[in-house]
Amino acid sequence: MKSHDSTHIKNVVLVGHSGSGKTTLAECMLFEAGVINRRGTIAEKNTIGDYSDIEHERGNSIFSHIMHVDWKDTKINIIDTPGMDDFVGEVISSFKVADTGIMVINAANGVEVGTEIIWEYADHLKKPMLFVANHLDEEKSDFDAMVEQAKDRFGRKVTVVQYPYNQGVDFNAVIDVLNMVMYRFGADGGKPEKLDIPAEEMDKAKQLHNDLIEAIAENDETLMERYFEKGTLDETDMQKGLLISIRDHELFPMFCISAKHNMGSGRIMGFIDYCCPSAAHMNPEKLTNGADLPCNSSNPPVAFVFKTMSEPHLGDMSFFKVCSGKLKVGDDLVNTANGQTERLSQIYLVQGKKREPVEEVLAGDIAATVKLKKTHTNNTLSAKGQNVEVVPIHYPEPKVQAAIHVHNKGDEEKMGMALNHIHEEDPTITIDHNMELKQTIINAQGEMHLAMLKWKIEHLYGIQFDYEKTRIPYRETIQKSVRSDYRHKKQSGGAGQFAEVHMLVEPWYEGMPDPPDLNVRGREEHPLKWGGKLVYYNCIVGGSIDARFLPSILKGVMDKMENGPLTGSYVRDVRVSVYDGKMHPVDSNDMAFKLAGMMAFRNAFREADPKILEPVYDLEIMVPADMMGDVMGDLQTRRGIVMGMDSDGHYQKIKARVPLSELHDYSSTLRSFTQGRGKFTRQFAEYAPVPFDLQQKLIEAHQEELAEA
Ligand SMILES: Nc1nc2c(ncn2[C@@H]2O[C@H](COP(=O)(O)OP(=O)(O)OP(=O)(O)O)[C@@H](O)[C@H]2O)c(=O)[nH]1
Ligand SMILES: [Mg+2]
Repeated sequence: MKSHDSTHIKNVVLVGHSGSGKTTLAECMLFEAGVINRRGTIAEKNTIGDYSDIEHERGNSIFSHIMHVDWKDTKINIIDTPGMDDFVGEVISSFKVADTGIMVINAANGVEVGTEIIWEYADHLKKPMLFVANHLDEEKSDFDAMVEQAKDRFGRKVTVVQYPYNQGVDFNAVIDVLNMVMYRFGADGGKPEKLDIPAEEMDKAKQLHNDLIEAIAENDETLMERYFEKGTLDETDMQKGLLISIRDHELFPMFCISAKHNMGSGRIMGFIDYCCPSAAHMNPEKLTNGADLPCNSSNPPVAFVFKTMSEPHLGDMSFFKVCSGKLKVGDDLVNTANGQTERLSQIYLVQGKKREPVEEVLAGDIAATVKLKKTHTNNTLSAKGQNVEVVPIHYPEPKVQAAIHVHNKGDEEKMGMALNHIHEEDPTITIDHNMELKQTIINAQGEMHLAMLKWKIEHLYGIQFDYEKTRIPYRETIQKSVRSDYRHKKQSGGAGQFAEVHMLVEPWYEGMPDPPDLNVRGREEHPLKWGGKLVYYNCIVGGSIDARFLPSILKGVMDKMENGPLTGSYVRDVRVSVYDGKMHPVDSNDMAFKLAGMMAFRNAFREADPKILEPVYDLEIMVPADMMGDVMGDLQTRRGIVMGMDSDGHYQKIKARVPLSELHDYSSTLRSFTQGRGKFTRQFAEYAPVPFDLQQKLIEAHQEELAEA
């Protein structure tokens, strides 16, 4: 395989709602380009993408898969991504290295939530985007309605280049308003016949042709002038205009296909070759130092690792894009993140699971290597001394959590290593060895994501485990001010112990004024590592306690703050003012004051209307309008508070606050009663008091635990 220079490399990523037909379309593209001589199908589990066992089991893409074709003089790298929201990390990292996104839409279903969510990423990145209407062979397909929805959601830049002549079960022809021809496919699809546009379609085709030319001309003044002069644009101008408007995310052409019947993929590749920017024509990659990194093979080498995957018998495969320069087998590059020198012992071009060794790759291309020592997804490799870093991928916040219970205690260490490895492979999975909750917690994007992780750990690492509910990191605080004193006195044999402490314990809030009736002599603010603060005042008058004992009293208070009086949870947001006490010239010491401080605090806390707080999350839920009732009803059962609603096209955006303890199965519940069309994001909001009955239950449960211990 020859190495392509960056003006002849085009990286495209197939994106879209699950089931829209991306993997099937990729298969058509490989077939049409002559890479394979038989098209695989999802049902037969023999596609070039979706090759892993877990994908065969589920019938969905779970990972992104990299493929490539030669189309005329251009190498088109195709990245097929999973549509399921749980695997959005794969979409985001693929977008990072792609030049053009191809949004596949099921014309029978119209614009779906997955389409919209992915659009948000695409639009944010301002990458060139094509739209592809698929499933046009389905009886229910409604191209015009889909185009209207797409324009409604994604703007008027969505521009029809093709429309179906006869959508539905007999679908076999599209009218192309750029080339002004009709393409008619044979029963097996493939290369279509070129026919004149039927007379009855001519007016519509001409109208859409003019709309297209106008949309092209709009993005370039000279073209606009020429268009006004001549009333049309010649082919060279059209190509130039298309290139500019597509590159600048100003025009999103819409194509028509049936991936199932292999109709239309050749035209898309032709268009990519003709009108989509090459790697060299894209805006340069940004570096963390603010500089631009032009995609130029003559510059020093820089590669960005966008994906890591364990492959049986091979170890970790690192997939990278050459952002600059040329990479050769045997090159030594440095990982900017950790200074590790990595040797490129092999370079592969990948075709799904197949690998083809090559000697070199040039800027713009996508390839893989193996056996990197300390390089993971999101790392940059560059020539020694360059020290540059490509701006890393920003992954979304996790949406679900689960704790891990390993069946065999002896597997725990192995599990730790497996989890680390999995996080390196998939940064949207994060691991929290939570000391407070005494659980290993996995944060992921959804239940499917957790299921995939379980499959991987069981099959690839041979460790059996179950998911458990995560414990909730409750907090305790108080709602009332209380004065308390405690005398600690012990006289058994030798030296005695004596300390007396008087304190005012109050609920603390930001901006709280000093206690008005105490003589404030010192103030310390202690931010707590579990959130909130402890504010500690020295208000001692007349030297009743030596200042040297104040830290011991604080220690006593802190001990209790770490092990709250109600449930043993951390205490937060309390102000303690020590204003009086007594000491003994011989028997007073640090230990005695620590104990007195602790007891005075504990007693005060119990009197001060103590409250258990729970973490509460802000949810943003997107659902089709007709499913609002179900979602709202469900939120009520979860103690959710609706904070606002917004309609967004056919979707409703609901903002709600829901306690974490009510969220453990939210992702799957929402998915099941919206048939996968509802989506949500979540973010920690605050700690809020739990209802009275729950507080009682939690206290009782803690008492039982203490009794059992
Ligand atoms: N009728 C019809 N079915 C199609 C078409 N394209 C794909 N399918 C079928 O739709 C199902 C989903 O297709 P996939 O190619 O797996 O869809 P995908 O977009 O890759 O789905 P995810 O990987 O889950 O995101 C499969 O059963 C395909 O055979 C089409 O044009 N017409
Ligand atoms: Mg797929």
